Amino acid sequence: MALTNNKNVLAWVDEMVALTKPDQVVWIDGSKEQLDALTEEVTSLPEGNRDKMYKLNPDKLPGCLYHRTLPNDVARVEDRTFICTKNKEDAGPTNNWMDPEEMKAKLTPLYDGVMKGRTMYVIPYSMGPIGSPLAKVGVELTDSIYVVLNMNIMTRMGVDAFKNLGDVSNDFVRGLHSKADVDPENRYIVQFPEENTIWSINSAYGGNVLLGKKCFALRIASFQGKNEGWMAEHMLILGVQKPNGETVYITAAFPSACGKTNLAMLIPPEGYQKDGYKVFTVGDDIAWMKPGKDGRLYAINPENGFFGVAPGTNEKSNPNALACTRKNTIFTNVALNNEDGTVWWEKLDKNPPVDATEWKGAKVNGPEFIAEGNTLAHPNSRFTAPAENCPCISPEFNNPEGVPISAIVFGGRRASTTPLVYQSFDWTHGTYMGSAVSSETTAAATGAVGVLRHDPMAMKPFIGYNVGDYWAHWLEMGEKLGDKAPKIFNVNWFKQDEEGNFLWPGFGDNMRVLDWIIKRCEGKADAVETAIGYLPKKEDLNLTGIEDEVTPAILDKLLAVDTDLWKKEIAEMRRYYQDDIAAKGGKVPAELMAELDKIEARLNK
Ligand code: OXD
Ligand code: MN
Repeated sequence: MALTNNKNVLAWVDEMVALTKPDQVVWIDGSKEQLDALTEEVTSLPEGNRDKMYKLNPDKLPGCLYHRTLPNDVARVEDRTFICTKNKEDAGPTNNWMDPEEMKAKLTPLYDGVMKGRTMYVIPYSMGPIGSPLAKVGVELTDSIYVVLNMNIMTRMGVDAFKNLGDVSNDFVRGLHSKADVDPENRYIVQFPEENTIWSINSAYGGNVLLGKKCFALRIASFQGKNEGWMAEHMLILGVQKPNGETVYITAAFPSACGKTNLAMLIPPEGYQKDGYKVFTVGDDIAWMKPGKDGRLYAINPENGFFGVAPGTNEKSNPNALACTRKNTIFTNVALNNEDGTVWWEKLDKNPPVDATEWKGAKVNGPEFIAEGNTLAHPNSRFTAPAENCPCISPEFNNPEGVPISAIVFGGRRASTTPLVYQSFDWTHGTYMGSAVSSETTAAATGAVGVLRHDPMAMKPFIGYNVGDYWAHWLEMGEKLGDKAPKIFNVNWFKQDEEGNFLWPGFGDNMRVLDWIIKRCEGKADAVETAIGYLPKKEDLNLTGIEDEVTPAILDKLLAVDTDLWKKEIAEMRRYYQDDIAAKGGKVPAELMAELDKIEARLNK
């Protein structure tokens, strides 16, 4: 039975039913009875059915499920992801583009009758707390129970999501997903930003099919934000509670493999804990930010769970993330421990199960399989865990108004050049810093150390429109916020010495850098003015307890600004703006070009 009288929802569902021709249509109300029944159905599928999910040990991992996707379908597919705007220029140089009508003509035959013999699930969901002025409604149509159960964790799913839509509003995002034949040759992840529409076909992997996440909350939402005066960013949100009980909120954007989830769930060093500092997680991946009534920038996490990479997560690296996964969690492409019906992944502990099922489904002897050079879990295997499981979830997580942001932090993995932390001179300079976010490949990953990958604002795969217009929107937001704008910082946890040793301990000790950032926001710390921005005075970084590790000589290296390296950096940014952006149809705002000149002039002084 339809769960809404909204005429636009009903008309669109009818149209998509006529196209995909499912045997039946089930509206997802979000009730426990319905979800339990779907769980029974999907876990009762015969062995070998590719949709099958497994129940895990109810004592050790209560409410947890396990699933494997096809080996050809384990990650986001950027080369098959499209932004379809009427004009090619509106998609810009960082996106694949096709004319919307052409794309629909191409995909319509793939969708025609694709759900024959299947059930279509109609999933209403809210990105953001229901009723929040920052929240948005989505509806996803899918032929996958796995998608329904994951969306239940990642979003506020069910009939309540329709509450504020009314009968006539057209302000909802239409997502159509079919796993079809999971055919990689016909896999498409397509955004139509001008129509609030997403079409995803031939994948069953999270990032491609949980349409609320990257497709809506970043690609479509960034486009909406530009038109409506807000921002959708690939940022974690955390709160640092100070000993006086006040909490300061910070967002941070990093390219992948830079420790975003670890920073979001940071455990402060002992000294800070003793002093009464606490870190709370509001989000680990996405922030929607809008000016509030007081003129400050407020952020919500539009998601309701964490879709985290499992390998590397352990009691030491991120005990909070591990705790998130101990109940009501879905594990995908990790290994099964058949000895006790639990799961295992690389670096969880030093005891891979002897009786294991590896991520592709073969029964193996875990230690032997690893000794032969294999991994038991896929490197991009995931947990889908409810945010409410997080021991350090912020008490403001469901606050419909969001949290006021004091600082925005950018970062990347840089062996040299970029100091541990520095602050921009102003919002425009900070926007430049965001546009310059890049990460170096490591020797382990590519064989070539120091190859720079540009990833502006860590948003390269997620900006749903022209990157030049996106930077212009950042500048406009800065103007609107004026002196209430968050301060902008850049951090680099990955600076190395000549031998390739990391100079900074990272993890919980990153709290020391957050501490300086907060003091700067509050006007309680001075700074050294350099050509690239404000750096900490050495005595202002609290190194109590790590003096042996971070000696004065190491601190000098961490905070060094090497003029020659920075001249090279600026030359590379000129090349990037020119060759990768402007020459390919992106308008680099004049203000950002001017920042290059300003930094260069300061370096030459
Ligand atoms: C993610 C990603 O899955 O950024 O969050 O790829
Ligand atoms: Mn992400």
